[in-house]
Amino acid sequence: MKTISTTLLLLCASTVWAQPTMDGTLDAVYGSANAVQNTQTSFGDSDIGMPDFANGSEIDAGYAIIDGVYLYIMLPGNLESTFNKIDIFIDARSGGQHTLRSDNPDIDFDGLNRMGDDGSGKNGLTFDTGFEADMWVSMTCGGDVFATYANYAELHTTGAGFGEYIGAGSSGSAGVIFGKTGFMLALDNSNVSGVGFGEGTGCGEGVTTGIEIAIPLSLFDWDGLAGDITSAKICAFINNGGHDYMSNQVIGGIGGGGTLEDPRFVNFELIEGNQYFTIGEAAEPCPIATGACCVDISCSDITSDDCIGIGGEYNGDGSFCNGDPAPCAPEPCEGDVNGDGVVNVADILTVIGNWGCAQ
Ligand SMILES: [Ca+2]
Ligand SMILES: [Ca+2]
Ligand SMILES: [Ca+2]
Ligand SMILES: [Ca+2]
Repeated sequence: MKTISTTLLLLCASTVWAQPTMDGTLDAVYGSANAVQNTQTSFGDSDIGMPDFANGSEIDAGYAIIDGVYLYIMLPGNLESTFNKIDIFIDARSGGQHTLRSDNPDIDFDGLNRMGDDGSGKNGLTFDTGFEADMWVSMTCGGDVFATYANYAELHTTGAGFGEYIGAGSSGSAGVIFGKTGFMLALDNSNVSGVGFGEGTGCGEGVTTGIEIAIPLSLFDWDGLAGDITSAKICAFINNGGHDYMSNQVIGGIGGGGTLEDPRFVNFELIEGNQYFTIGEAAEPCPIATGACCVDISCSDITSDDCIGIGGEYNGDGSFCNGDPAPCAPEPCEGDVNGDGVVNVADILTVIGNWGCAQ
């Protein structure tokens, strides 16, 4: 009798342990990453190290699991506490939107529709081939007293689904947003590693804190036709406060490159690789680090070996051509008073013309 009750206890305990704790920290039950970031962040590299406020945004990896009732998503990284947005699109059932429409619910100051077609039928955020989003979830954070906020919407094939403000919270396990529909969203902004600032390739491996979300699978079944949901594809990216300026932080990564800008004109079909990840998928290994390589004043973002191969000067891993100051820019000419790039008689005449000037 004792053996049976012990077995039952163990069974119950293992069932409880199989679910992630909602706190913004990676749990063992997520297994290995489904995607790892391969691009440095153009939206700031947070170095504060606090669970709430952050001074940069990045998505370092993507994890997702389904436990039969919930879809759990863990996105290690940071969400800058200036009301930057993380936009998450999920393809988990038949139908949905391959190109985002403009007649979805007016949620978050119409931020969802700001990413969609402008009414011309010629644009709208477009996902990779085969990805037809069924739900949008977005989270943001900031304020003098730190707070998190979340919104979501159904993405029906023909638009006009249901959507609503989910609620507010704060950081860590004590700050989870609990929506009345069963949504749970947690944030831990402590990360100070992962990818650095820039536009070159990077590696998001090893980050264990960030955004953690639980979505009741029943919310995908608005018409009773969803069937059993056993897998899902997830596309997530960092956007600015108005959902109208997309960073280069997309998961799956874009393979190095700058800010993607107006999401309405972003087409992930035209960017190499999958800008989404799938439950159960093994992440691609991190790319070999690149840096700015100067051959005289021409610059390219390549690997150290490739730079040496073309006789260039390598500026170090993580440096990039669009950096400030630009790595390969010529030294300014001393004596170039009028700043036209040459030192000649025009500079002398400028000096003579201003002779005696004193302030
Ligand atoms: Ca957790
Ligand atoms: Ca779908
Ligand atoms: Ca970082
Ligand atoms: Ca793509």
